[in-house]
Amino acid sequence: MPPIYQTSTYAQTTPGGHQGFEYSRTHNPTRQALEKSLASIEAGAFGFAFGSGLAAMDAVLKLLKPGDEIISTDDLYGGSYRLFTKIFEDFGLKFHFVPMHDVEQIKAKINDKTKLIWVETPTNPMMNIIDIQAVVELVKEKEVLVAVDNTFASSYLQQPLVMGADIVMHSATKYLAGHSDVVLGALVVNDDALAERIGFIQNASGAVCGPMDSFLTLRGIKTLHVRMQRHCENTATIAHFLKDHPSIEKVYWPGFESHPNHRIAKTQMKDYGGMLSFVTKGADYQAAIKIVERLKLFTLAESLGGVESLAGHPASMTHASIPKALREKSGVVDALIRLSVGIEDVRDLITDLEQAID
Ligand code: P1T
Repeated sequence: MPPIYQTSTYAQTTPGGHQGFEYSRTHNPTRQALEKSLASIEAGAFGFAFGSGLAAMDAVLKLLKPGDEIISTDDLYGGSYRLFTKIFEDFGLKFHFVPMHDVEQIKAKINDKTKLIWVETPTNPMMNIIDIQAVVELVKEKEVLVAVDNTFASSYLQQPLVMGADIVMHSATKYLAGHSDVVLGALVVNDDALAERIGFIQNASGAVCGPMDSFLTLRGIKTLHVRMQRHCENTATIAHFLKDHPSIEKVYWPGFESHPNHRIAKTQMKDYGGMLSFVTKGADYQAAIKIVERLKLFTLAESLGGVESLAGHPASMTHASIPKALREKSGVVDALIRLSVGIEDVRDLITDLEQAID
């Protein structure tokens, strides 16, 4: 097993006389092993590990300069929206938020200042699917980077670099680490010059992860494919159960043929993932709160992608930093519940939902 090099520094025989490691912000053997693994599972050339998913995003945004414009999906993790609007807008970056399942709306915002397109697919928490190849095609002749937040799908279900994206990003806190015991972020790229700039930012800004968390994420990645298969199977069963339930109004899951982006999900992803969201009958807020309070096997908690099932209330938890009007426009109403379906026996999960939903 890769050792956990729990060290901040490395002995030198003479100034500069070292074995490739000087200081752990710059390089650490355990982190380096993880970075190689990240690059490998994303079919990329260079991997970079950070202290969190948001730290990885922060490094991508530091590739840009004041005046540059970014087009982002309008339905995304609340913390990503907060980083864009509450931190980087103050440094002169301009963000356009558009519903990206409609490529025409992206096209309408592209101009000479556009430098980055930020794609999150499937989106958190509305499970919209964005056509990565169509986005790549839109900016093929331009100097615009396409970055894909691959957190919800994981590298097992979709590999954005293979589809032509420039940067893939993960909150490895989720499926990659997989056990709800690590906070960690990742970037993977193919281009040498881009890798050099990201490596420079990683070291110069310093938002790196520690060796123990690198080790845990490496261990998680070994079982990613097995876990994802079960996450997907369980989620499909639960999606159909909820769809047929008289107390549930709507279920958001890309595996349904009726899902507006089902066709793209089917070609772009190996399966439909371990996440779904649903709304109670009549969008009843009190009924939704009752359900999340009653669940026993599903734990009410932020985060996702671990082996144990979680339930979330996006409006008050993960997406509370998005203004209510904007949030509701993309479907994140107060009666929306998000499930991160774990790998438990699906019969136990259904029994839990049955007792929680009136
Ligand atoms: O939490 P962190 O590792 O910094 O990752 C941020 C992040 C980025 N992108 C997506 C799609 C995410 O879902 C997240 C984190 N999301 C949650 C904590 C959540 O419960 O949705």
